[in-house]
Amino acid sequence: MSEVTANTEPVATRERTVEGFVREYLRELNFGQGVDLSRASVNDQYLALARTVRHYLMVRWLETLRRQSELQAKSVAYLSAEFLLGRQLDNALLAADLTDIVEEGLAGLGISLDTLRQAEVEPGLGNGGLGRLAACFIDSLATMNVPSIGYGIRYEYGIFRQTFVDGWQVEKPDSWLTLGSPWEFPHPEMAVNVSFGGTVEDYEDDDGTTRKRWLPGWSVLGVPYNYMVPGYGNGRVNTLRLWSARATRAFDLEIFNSGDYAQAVRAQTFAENISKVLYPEDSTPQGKELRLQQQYFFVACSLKDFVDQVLPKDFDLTNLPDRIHFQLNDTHPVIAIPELMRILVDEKKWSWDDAWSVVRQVFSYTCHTLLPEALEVWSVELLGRLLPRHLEIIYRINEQFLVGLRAAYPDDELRARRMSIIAEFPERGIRMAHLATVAAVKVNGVAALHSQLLRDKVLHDFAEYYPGKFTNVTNGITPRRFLRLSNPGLSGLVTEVLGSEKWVTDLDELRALEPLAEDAEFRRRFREIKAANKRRLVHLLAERDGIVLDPETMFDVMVKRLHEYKRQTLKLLHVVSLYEQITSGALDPADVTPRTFAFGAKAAPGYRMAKQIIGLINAVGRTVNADPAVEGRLTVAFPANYNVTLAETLIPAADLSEQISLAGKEASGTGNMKFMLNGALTIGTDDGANVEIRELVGDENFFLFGLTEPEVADVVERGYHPTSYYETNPQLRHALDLVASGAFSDGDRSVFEPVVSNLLHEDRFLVLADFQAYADAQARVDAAYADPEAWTRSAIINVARAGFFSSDRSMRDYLDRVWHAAPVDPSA
Ligand code: Z15
Repeated sequence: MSEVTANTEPVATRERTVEGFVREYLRELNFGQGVDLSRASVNDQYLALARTVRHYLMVRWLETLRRQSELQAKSVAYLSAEFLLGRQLDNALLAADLTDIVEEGLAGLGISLDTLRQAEVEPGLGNGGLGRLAACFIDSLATMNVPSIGYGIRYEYGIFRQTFVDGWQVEKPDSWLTLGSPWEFPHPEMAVNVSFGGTVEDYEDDDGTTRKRWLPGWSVLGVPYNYMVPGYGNGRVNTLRLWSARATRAFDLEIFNSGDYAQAVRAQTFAENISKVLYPEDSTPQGKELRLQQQYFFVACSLKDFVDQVLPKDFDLTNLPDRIHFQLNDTHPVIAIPELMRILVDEKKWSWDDAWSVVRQVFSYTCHTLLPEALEVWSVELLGRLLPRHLEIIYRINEQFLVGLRAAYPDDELRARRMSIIAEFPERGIRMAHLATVAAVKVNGVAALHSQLLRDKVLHDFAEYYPGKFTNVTNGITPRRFLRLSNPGLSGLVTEVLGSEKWVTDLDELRALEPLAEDAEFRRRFREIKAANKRRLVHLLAERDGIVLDPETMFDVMVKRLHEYKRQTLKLLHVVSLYEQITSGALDPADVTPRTFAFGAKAAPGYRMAKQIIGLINAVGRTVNADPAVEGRLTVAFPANYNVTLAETLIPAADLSEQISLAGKEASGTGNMKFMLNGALTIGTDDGANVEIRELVGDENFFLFGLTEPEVADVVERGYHPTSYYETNPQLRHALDLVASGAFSDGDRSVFEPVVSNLLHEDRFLVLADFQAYADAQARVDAAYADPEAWTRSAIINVARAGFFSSDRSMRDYLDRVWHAAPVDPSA
């Protein structure tokens, strides 16, 4: 018998040559996928490639985990109900520096890398800005060598696939897992138990103290699925751990024993429903029971995982603040606060005060909104039914909080009522933002103006009571995905003129481009890249949607969730107005800058006005695009199913970025940053991060318009009357009248009546008040665009000054201002 020596070291790094890759790839195709090359489908080829690439990252991942448990450095856990990752393949190739080898190796086999790239279905485990921000942040944390872990939910169905039927949105399920999911590592053996419902009872402890005990009614299992989060060019691979719900064995058995097979299967379905589908509401919580189940499910799994698995066995939890900071991405994971109290008080038998003193050192809360309707309030009835022990804990936290509050502000009962974690009206409810603010080390907004408004308005009382707790961290975007990968043309030019790729991890390097704005040859090349990106988009939309566009026109782009406060209707009214002016003879088409007005937007399925607006955009597009009177001048393009993948082609092709929310409503925006980085100029209000963009590029490189936030507050205070704008502005009136006339709905005046009458009689977001200012700003856009040299100069300045918006910078700010953690030395 031959002797085998155990080697516990991970297998050596794969051979980083074209031949080495081809060998690995064919092995994966034959033995992993079980097909030979001649019979492999594109999906087979893609899956085998994904698995081959992840092999190359594996040693780094294992090494990162080993060093992490060795170092025991302070880590960050980013808790988020959404991670909108986008496609993984290209990012993994970039991180592992394998793109060229793979491209060449595949070409030798007669396979196009690009075809395989397109075979990947993106994991759409988020709605919009909030989920994409989480994805950018974990990319930056990995790239910056910060020990960190992302925790979230592995939804079986991500954000719905949007289709249009007669111009109306119809949602289709996003079955992103059906063709295989090569990027995840399930660990069913590491499943954790999560309980719900039941009752709470008092009992006598061994030492005679009375304690509380939760007797849950039912439970489910959370199965962790690990995803690699590779840093760019630093050999680090962090982990994103997403939880999937399974029925517990005990649960099954009990019912099986009772003989009701059908009921047992139904119970399983019930348990597994928890991670079945992403709620498709962005900024408009619906207060659904299943949603609260999702929130507690992933938070309970994550805390248990961290305490029992990530921390060493003998860890003294009084030292928790030295080892971890939990960042709460909006209020969705805020139930983690009472959950950690429950673990420490009920399970570890700590005193309340000891537990509270640790809990208040390990959480921070990021608020992402200013809309009152977006702040989550869970009904006490529901929360008490689902999580009775947590409700008690929240009540006790509140009691203690109110004692301190009343001591600080005696005789100010109104203030106590405003600030209480428990709301009394319209029903008794738990204000999750208040709970988060009371427990958090820091509370941050996501752009300078937003943080200011949080302090001055939304959470004003708290900012007074807890001076020093409030801070700002302006959002950012990852330059890896949103420039290096999505815009190879501009990336190549930047690398060439800067002499290295250092900018990919130090985006402030782009500043060195600025003098080149004065260089005619550089401008010519910059323009040629934009033109090529426009042709690339035109080609994609022709194939993807059968949309025919002229790449010689100005590309004016508004892509984001459909929400009234974002004001897609403002841009649409501008299109309608131009159309009306041309067709009525008021405007000579020869004087109109040829433009493509592009929209991309999903509406929450239950948001009726948003769906109406989608119908109207498509209806206007159908009419305008078919009318020879405006041919070559006005084109509307509304590709369905805007997502990360489409953004990656759309944004680099844009000339004009539309960021036109009502001032004081958009917390930050992150699309605005992506457009800037890719050389689009912005037409925008003084809102969110637009404020910081404009400060950086200057008024001469930004098309500002509209009421400011204080002016909005003033108008609203005095009583806003949209009809007065309709009556006094003929162009606005003609545009609205045209919609109302049925011109875009085959003469049927009833179809878009709700949109028109809402604008005329309610107009919560002051579209009519800002219409003329917007139209004037668009006239300035036209004038500027007529001078390509000046336009290009501005575009280059936008790119050169976009460094601030790297999510690497955001992470540095969180490390310094919130987490008090630091990157680890990669060589240590
Ligand atoms: C969401 O995508 C955002 C805020 C929310 O409250 C919810 Cl529930 C979802 C967005 C903001 O609207 C946007 O302004 C911001 O840039 C983004 O979060 C990331 O902070």
